Amino acid sequence: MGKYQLIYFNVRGRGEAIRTLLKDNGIDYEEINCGNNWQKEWKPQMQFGQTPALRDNDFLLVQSNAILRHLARKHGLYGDTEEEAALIDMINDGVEDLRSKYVNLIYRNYENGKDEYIADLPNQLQPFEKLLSSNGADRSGCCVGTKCSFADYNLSDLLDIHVVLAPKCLEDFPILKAYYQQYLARPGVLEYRETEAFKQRPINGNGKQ
Ligand code: 0HH
Repeated sequence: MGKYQLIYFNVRGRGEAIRTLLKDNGIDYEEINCGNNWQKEWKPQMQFGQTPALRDNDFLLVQSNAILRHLARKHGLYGDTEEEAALIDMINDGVEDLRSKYVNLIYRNYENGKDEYIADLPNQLQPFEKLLSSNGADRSGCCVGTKCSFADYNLSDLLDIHVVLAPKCLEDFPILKAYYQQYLARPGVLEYRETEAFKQRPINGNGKQ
């Protein structure tokens, strides 16, 4: 098997959960920055005209959640039973719902919408707190079962960007806060976050965060 290639802009954005999954699981990959010649070279190659994209030998896959799921199937990050896989999907879809709201705020409504977004954030985080409280996720760092899955990288990245947007947003959510701290303490995550590539990569493409 050849090395994976992750084709994306030099932002965390929708690439960061994928990057962290790859790094934390010791999966070798090459990063390709499509920002230099996006319109002419890269965009026409992409099935929906967008990235991130993952090249897996001859297979080019786009859509960030499809990429996470593909990697999860191949590398044992999709639970141990069908029920666990379904719950992982459910949580990941919840992550996608909030991420879409976040993207809308950042790229379309930051100045006018930030205060209202932050005021409503507890309502958005509460379902995750409740879901995670049932299986010791605050101790294991895994949102379903006792083995981590792709949804953990996506949810943890979602928490990570919200802590930047609203630094106190986890204060009233002890399970989520402990879960997020477990993620930050994972050796592979810690090591990755110490790299200059991580530290210098902006969260979003327009400088807002
Ligand atoms: N549903 C898709 C997914 O989940 C959505 C992908 C998407 O929105 O994968 N892709 C955007 C890039 S994410 C895209 O391809 C936003 C990052 C913008 C970075 C801009 C450049 C920053 C340079 C430092 N957009 C390009 C396009 O639509 O033409």
